[in-house]
Amino acid sequence: MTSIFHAQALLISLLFLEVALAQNDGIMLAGILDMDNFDWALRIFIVAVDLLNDRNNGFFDEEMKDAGPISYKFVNSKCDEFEALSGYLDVQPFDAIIGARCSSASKQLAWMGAIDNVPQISMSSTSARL
Ligand SMILES: [Ca+2]
Repeated sequence: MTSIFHAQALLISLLFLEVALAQNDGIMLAGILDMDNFDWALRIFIVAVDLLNDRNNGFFDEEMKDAGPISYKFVNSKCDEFEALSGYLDVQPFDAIIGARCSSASKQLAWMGAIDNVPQISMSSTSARL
């Protein structure tokens, strides 16, 4: 679990840094995740964001020194493309997407994110179509 945590924290960090380059007044992340079959996703997400928001813990402190705080909203995509799409619409507005876990849901988010020019990182989707 430690390596998964680090991977997700790194993904969130990289996404945040990409978005933070454009705006330093903070960002809103949409965590659109499968919380039915990945029930610890919320805890990992929150710990990763807390590590980034704390500017004195040695975790991306230098990179984040001029960045605004990260805030977030969650929605359960249930590994389902329709739930992911509905969740996307429910949690707007946001600056970036973390999710989904499953490729079918991630594809729907990718389509919507492309229309709205919102970056997306999925921690485990593997479809070549993404
Ligand atoms: Ca930190």
